[in-house]
Amino acid sequence: MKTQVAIIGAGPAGLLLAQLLRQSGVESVILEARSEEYVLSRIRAGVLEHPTVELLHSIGAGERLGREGMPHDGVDMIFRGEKRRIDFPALTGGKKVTVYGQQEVVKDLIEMKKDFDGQILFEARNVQLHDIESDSPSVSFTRQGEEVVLSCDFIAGCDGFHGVSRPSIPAGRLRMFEKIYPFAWLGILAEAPPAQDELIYSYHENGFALFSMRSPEVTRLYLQCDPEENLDEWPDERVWSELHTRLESGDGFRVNEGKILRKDVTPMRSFVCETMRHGRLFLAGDAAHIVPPTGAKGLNLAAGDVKVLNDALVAFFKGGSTALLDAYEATALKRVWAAQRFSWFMTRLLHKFPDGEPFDAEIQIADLDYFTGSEAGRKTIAENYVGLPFG
Ligand code: RFL
Ligand code: PHB
Repeated sequence: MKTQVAIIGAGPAGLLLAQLLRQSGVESVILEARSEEYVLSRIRAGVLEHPTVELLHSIGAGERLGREGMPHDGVDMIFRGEKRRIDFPALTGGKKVTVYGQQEVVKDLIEMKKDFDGQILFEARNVQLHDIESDSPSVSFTRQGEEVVLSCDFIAGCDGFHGVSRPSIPAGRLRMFEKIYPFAWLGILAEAPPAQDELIYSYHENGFALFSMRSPEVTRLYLQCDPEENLDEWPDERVWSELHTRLESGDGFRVNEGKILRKDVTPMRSFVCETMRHGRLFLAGDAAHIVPPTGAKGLNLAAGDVKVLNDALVAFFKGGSTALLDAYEATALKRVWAAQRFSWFMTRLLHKFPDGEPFDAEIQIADLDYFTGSEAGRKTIAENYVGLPFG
């Protein structure tokens, strides 16, 4: 088999890159370790930044997004029992975010890829990268019992944090940074209409809580918990009781209860692999970086990376220029670190630090008061939340 760009991973990064390339007439094949059903059922991100929404529209993937996506003009923040609103359009010259589940984006992009050329190979096992330092790399894998070799001009490693691409770079060449937080999120998906139409981020003595949604019928909620949390200790009644406590702000808001469809625990980490390129291998999305979800940036960063990578690959295939490929890492990292900073900032602002010093806890309250109480503070949050421009 032969293609121009071998893309590893059918997450948002890989799928979006394939569509961007197709628009410019560049061929790609996606290799995905999991089955299509599995990929479509993964519940993850929910918030699309303004630039991500524009990018999806620009490639023709905005039709259902436009119909079913829920535009949000702001978020509420609660601390010490008081609710304050951040008004995005007023603070950013008219920008907003859209709540639309990551699995819906993935579904739309898989449909598009199938419509155009069908080159997504699900259940590709034992994917291995070869000759990435040469001009003719390849990827080998096993599928339906058959050994296959895919020759290509470039490999896009879009295979997430646990993928095979990053470890294919010689260890001595990897520049990596990591921060692990002493807490995690217990997430639930509930069959209950969202009790208000904007997100609520809450700092509470018992820990952080987040009210979000997936549709007019489904609410998504998160509670700060211990990274080693045992889900058996969280029967539904305890989950609801804790949500009511942490999201209370004296204005009559109360989460609607409903059947809990799913419960999961997400660890919190910040991670950057600055080596986003090695030879003909380019990393994009979670393969190169992880942000704690408090800033709602992960999926959006993946979109930013592949936009920059697409422009560079297209410039190479159309004009033979390597200038943008050579600049990929630096261009992408600028936005990556900006999103890391904001995700770290939101995480630090809104969580209860288990071993925090009393002084730091007071500074945190002063920060919450400043960033939600002054126009300059709110503007900083709004500008980052709706998304900085792609590189
Ligand atoms: P993905 O989505 O992990 O996709 C990688 C794909 O690669 C496949 N793969 C392989 N394929 C072939 N061979 C191998 N050896 C392979 N190894 C792996 C995997 O099966 C998979 O299909 O990475 P991608 O495309 O970079 O996308 C990143 C996003 O998924 C991630 O950043 C977001 O989900 C993060 N995130 C959020 N991001 C936001 O922008 N807004 C949010 O509101 C938001 N909320 C969240 C989140 C992530 C969460 N979790 C569960 C980590 C909330 C949560 C709870
Ligand atoms: C979500 O809806 O899953 C969500 C929303 C905002 C975040 C993280 C996750 O910051």
